[in-house]
Amino acid sequence: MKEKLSAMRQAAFERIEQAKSLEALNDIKVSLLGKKGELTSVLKGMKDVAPEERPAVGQMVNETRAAIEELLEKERKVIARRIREEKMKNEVIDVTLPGKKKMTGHRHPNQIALDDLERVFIGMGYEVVEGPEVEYDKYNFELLNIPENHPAKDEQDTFYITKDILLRTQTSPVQARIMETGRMPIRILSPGRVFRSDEVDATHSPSFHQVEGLVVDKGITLADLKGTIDQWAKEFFGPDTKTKFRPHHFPFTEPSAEVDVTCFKCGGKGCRMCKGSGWIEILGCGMVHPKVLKDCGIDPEVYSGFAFGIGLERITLLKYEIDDMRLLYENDKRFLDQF
Ligand code: 2NM
Repeated sequence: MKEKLSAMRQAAFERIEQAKSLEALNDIKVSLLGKKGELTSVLKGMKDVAPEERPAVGQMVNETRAAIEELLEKERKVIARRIREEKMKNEVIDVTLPGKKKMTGHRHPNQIALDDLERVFIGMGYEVVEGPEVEYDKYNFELLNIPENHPAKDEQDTFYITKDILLRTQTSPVQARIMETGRMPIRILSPGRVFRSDEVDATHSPSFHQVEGLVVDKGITLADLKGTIDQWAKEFFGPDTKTKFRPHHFPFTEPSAEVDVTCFKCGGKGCRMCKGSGWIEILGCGMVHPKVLKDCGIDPEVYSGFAFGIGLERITLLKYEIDDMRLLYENDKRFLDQF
């Protein structure tokens, strides 16, 4: 028994010292000390040892076990340290290497134009308000004096979800919702995505963006509208910009006008940008129709207001002299990287 134990101990020591990894070491531990391990089977053989020798043999078994455990632990530490050192060596950071450049994103040209535009109106005391893109017919058409038989309501022009629910064709429904709250005065700007059933070409898209403005208060006149638009144009396109109001028709305003600004490229002399006319059409506007005020719960005998609508993409294309609206939606990095 004694010889057997000491031979086992010798063999165990050799195996432990040759172990190269923590896994190998653990396998050795199991094969020696585990439930079916060598030492355990020796213990099971104790019944064959003469009773008077049992205490001495028992002690030897325990000593062997302790010695093996001690060596296993020592070897585990050695291997663990070696692994750690190797890891540290592989993870050395060369602080003299040149840094990696992070690609920084930037705003979309449409967003740049919108931010520029908003800044001017915020400076005049306007609040930016957004609303739902899926709207009720009531807010998108009815409250805005767009009657049942109006061509804008045709299925050819509007995306209907149900008979009464649709993708908004303008951002005016946001303004109808604000008027309906009855909080006065109103001075808001509502930018957002709108939808019309248009074929895609250089100047049309089924989804584009509008920025509409609305002012309602006591004593608001056409002079306020003209002054506001003129001031915005000067701040947005440059101080020498002049504006021209041409009579027009919108169902929700009376009177209504389209506004041209002097060409910011040629200053009004006429060039390719303004197609030789010296003027560029920029927005639609007017005095809010009394019926619209009334239907939205505002007394038109007490209050009056003006509103305007700007096509954001149109402004962006003009600002950057881009000749095709599709470029704004394709997300071609070579295009976007230029802004
Ligand atoms: C335009 C042109 C003229 C407009 C009207 C309203 C509201 F809600 F007050 F009736 N919001 N926006 C308006 C007026 C929009 O876009 C070319």
